[in-house]
Amino acid sequence: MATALQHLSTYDASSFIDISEKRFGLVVAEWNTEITDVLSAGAYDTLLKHGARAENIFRNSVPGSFELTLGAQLLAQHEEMDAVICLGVVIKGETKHDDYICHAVAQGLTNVGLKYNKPVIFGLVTTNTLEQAQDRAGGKHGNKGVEAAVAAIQMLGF
Ligand code: RBF
Repeated sequence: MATALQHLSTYDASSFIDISEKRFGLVVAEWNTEITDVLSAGAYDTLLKHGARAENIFRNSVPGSFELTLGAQLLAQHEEMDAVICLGVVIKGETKHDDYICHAVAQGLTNVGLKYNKPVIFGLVTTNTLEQAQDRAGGKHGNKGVEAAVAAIQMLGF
């Protein structure tokens, strides 16, 4: 694929709206926490960098990526929450668990976003190896947590 080596961690912020009054939920899976912590820090720092206030960013952990959907719903249901950013890492194993988890999360987060009519961002890194995940958490393919925060800001300006 032509875009295989590109990433969105460099972006044009000139069109971002003012997010100083926006409230963000971060839902972070605890599996592969050495990676999800980097994603979470990337998302958090990006929100702050573009004007969000620390007291308006609500970080919650869930046990694993499968729980991101319910975590997102529990935050999104609050009217004052403007966007929810979900972060997790699923690494392919010997069984098909990764397929089940990733499909469930993709469908689940789509449903939550549509149900509450607000951005619910899919920041699930799905890879074949740990190294590929590290490449996407501050490595050669950027930081998908940064990109997830950028997507949330962009959607708030939609
Ligand atoms: N959660 C993750 O966030 N990443 C994983 O790579 C991951 N692998 C799993 C593999 C198996 C076989 C199982 C049973 C669970 C895995 N989970 C993983 C946890 C899952 O998202 C969820 O927390 C648990 O299944 C409890 O509902």
